Amino acid sequence: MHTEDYIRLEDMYGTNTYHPIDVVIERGEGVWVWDVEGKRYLDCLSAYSALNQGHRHPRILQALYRQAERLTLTSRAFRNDQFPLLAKELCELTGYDMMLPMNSGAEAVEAAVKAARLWGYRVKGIPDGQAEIITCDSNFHGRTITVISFSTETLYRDGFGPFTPGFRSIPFGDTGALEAAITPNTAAFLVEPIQGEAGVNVPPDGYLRAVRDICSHNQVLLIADEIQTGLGRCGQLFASDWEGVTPDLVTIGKALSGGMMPVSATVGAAETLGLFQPGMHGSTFGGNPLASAVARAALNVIVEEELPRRSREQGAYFRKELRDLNSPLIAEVRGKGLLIGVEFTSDAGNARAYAEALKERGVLAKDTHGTVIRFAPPLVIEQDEIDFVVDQFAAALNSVQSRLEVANVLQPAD
Ligand code: IF1
Repeated sequence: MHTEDYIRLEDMYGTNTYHPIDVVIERGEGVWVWDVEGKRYLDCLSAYSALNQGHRHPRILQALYRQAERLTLTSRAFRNDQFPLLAKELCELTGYDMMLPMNSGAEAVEAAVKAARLWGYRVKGIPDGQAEIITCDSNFHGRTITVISFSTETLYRDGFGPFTPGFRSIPFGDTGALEAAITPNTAAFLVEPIQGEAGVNVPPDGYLRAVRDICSHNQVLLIADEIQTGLGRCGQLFASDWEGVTPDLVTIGKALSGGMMPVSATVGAAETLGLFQPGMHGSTFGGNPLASAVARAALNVIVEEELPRRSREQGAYFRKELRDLNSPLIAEVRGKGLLIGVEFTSDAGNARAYAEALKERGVLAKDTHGTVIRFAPPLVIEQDEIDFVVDQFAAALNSVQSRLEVANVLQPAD
């Protein structure tokens, strides 16, 4: 079968929830993927940061194979020999007392919401059923009904009401708005250290530090959603580390499995996660031995291959090279580590065109909200591979720029 055959089948039988770049990938290795016609691409999305360790990292793959040959699933009705080791290793790595294992990122966010409400009622003394959680405009935390209940994106909400009550939204990056939104019934503030889907929105320096102080002074839990920004993506183990901030609860997912399978977790102090009693939460696959063995290896790779440092160094190089293009089509290059957003000028046209042009040149990247291209390659990317991406991006910019000049949209470059 060829690319168009696969596309036809997917469009015929798959629910139409995406508008993907039309590349049909059949193999991946490190930063590279190959389509069904054998064409090679450099992956600059990493499955939205689930592939920080690269495609099919050998050590994570080996852990998957070895565990699959022994035991894949027991449910938590019984115990297994992998979950306790993951729980210990994840808590030691993150510095938290406890972890709650789930599968998808949205499930980890839901668990954090439940933990915050439980803490609100049992510890803070909020009247039952009146807990409020503050979230940010333009957030993205997943697709479940409760999580989209606090989304501000109509596309994610329309047609799916009624919604879960108990959430208030404030502008991202605005500490005054946070202070003003807190009431005696506020249990928590849930925030992405950098808003990924919104277009790689980096808050002002000191924002997270100030948020931490406001939450501490008002007995409000700080929940950091590090599902996309964590595990080395932003140049530190967690993006919150850039400001030395320790949230009360942290959600982790995506690269927690090195892109092998859905594995997520919520980590926190005993004061919060210790409130759960048997029967109050659960999941068929949460904490399964296969996921636990894979996650242990995925964390090992992040630490032993120093992926946060690589992300910091390669990200600085990548952003400098993008800025040095000095393209009239680029309004801003922003981000931390290897979570990079290139915002286009208003007359540059839809960012999708650049993603399509990049695909023709062997680079897979994704546009978001029509004005930003996100570059988020696996953290194992080498400098010469970054140079390849920048060269293809420069060529794509030039080809679109000359088309715009011909259409008299852009003044010809001097
Ligand atoms: C889609 C976005 C990214 C996340 C953060 C929780 C979750 C995500 C910060 C939920 C998931 C994914 C979901 C996927 C596309 C992608 C995405 F564009 F949707 F927003 F990365 F930016 N918190 N993000 O980024 O984790 O349940 O998916 O495992 O839904 O289209 P999940």
